[in-house]
Amino acid sequence: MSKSSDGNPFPIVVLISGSGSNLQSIIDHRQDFEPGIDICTVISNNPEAYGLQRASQVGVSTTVINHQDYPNRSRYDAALMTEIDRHQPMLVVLAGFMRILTTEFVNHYSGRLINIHPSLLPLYPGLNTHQRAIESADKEAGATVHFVKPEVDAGPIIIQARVPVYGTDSRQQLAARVLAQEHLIYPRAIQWFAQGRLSVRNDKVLLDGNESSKQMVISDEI
Ligand code: NHR
Ligand code: GAR
Repeated sequence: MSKSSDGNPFPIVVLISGSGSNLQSIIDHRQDFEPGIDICTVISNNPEAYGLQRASQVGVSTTVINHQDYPNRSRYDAALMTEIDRHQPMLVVLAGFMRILTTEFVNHYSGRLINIHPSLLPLYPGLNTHQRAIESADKEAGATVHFVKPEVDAGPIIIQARVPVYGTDSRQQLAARVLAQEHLIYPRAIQWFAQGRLSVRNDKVLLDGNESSKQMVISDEI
């Protein structure tokens, strides 16, 4: 299980669609641990994504592969795979990437493709998670980092963070509270992966071979 580091930074590719604040937090934490993280490239389906500028600002290469330029998902994902594989990453990181990926794509990166989703999965897979949590009068919400399976937002869970939901919350307020936790848990999950500390048994993710309390982060800050 433990694939210990050889001292070289751990190569990852990050896929984004939008603001890229999770990408920023990966950038900010990439030297915090051994091995460090090498972001080989950032790929966006959206040419307007602000995350592209965040990458450029720190000298990380960027590629736009616009889904509107492709006739179907299969051809789009094939183009994504070609670009990703050029960089030979050990891990592919979805950070606010908004396109559902084909089974072919997911299988190609099996065990080395992760996503962050803004809900406490298995609650609220898909879109509009914060609105749905508020409408359900949930007392808590959160975010989940998981391995990606073909079925959307259903893969084995690496780490989750919980936050309170207040009765007065707008969707935006709740999203901001959750996002602050995303910025803490995603670099941590990537660190664990890079250090070879994660394994999957019976669809459950183990940290250092055990189910660990570190895989649930509870925040009561506002
Ligand atoms: N692909 C697979 N196969 N499995 C997962 O678990 C995936 C995935 C692709 C993206 C991120 C996911 C999220 O965290 C993710 C997980 C987009 C949609 C969606 O409906 C759903 C889930 C996620 C991302 N996208 C629309 C589509 O038709 C487009 C929406 C838009 O462009 O705004 O692809 O939430
Ligand atoms: C994050 O909240 C992420 O969990 C969510 O979008 C936001 C992206 O923010 N992802 C999805 O909803 C995927 N469908 P960012 O671009 O600032 O990292």
